[in-house]
Amino acid sequence: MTKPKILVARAVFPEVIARLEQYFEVESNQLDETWSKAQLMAQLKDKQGAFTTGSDRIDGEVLAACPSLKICANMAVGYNNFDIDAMTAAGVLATNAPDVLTETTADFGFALLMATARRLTESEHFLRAGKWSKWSYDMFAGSDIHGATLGILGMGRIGQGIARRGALGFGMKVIYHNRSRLDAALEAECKASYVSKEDLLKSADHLVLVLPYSAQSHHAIGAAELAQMKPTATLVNIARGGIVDDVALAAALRSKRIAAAGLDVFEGEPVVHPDLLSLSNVVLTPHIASATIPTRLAMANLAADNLIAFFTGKVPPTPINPAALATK
Ligand code: 8YV
Repeated sequence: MTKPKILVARAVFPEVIARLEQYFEVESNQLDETWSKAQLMAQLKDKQGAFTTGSDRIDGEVLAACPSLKICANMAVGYNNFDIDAMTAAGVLATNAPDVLTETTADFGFALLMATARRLTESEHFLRAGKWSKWSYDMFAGSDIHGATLGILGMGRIGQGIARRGALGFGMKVIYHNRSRLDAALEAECKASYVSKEDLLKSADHLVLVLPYSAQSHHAIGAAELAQMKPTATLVNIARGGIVDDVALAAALRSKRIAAAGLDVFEGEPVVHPDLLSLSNVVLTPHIASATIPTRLAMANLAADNLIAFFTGKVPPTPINPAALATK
């Protein structure tokens, strides 16, 4: 029997490729070349399945060029690189990789928050540059984490992980805003109180963004929102570029409208707005919140599980648009 053909659009663990090869004729981008959309379409046009990452955009144009495609398995929990409506209409199943990255990503959210509030990278750059000649009482004084008010915008699994770390580990008062309120038991477990977005902005000493990107969440934090925050506040974005208006944020950081920001994601990444690069009160990391080897391996294996289940007649574990199965 001929094996279905799949494309692995980015370099991934060799053991995951070997696992996929047991089931599929695999073409993979192990050189990790950066493909244009036209190159992606050319590679994908004769394939039945795709293993994608957040950098691979699957939209109506790609789908029209790839009539054999039946499933795209994303090695990411976020899936704003997929046009889900177009995929459902084309009968292409989309799957993502939730849960396996929750705790690792929450750990990183906290690391970025602490680095930002305590001016870790700024002070390290100072030291490495040979500028440390004497101790002084207010040198790189930052803001406290323990006992402060932690605001969380977006209270899914990762937001809940950050809430637990803040409340249980650091004695923080945790407030959150989300499209829907958590049930009372989960709120109690996370020791988190639901507030309006306005109250969240006004009251948080540290605000962490963990909401999915969509047309509705585009620039959820812009100049108007930044203007409502405390001048001593820190802002952390581990969600998606585009949720924060990066130009407005750079202006707010420059004028000290807020104290500092920690950013793992950017509008137009991997390009980072030059205004952000020139500021010292911002910690910048290259989209690494889920980057530990065990977690990245679990994410890759979950994407592989979805492809294998689909083509062996089983139910894929983490589908996004099961309605697609009825279309083709
Ligand atoms: C990924 C992420 O590393 O899971 C997500 O949504 O943003 C990251 O964990 C990235 O998208 C690669 O696919």
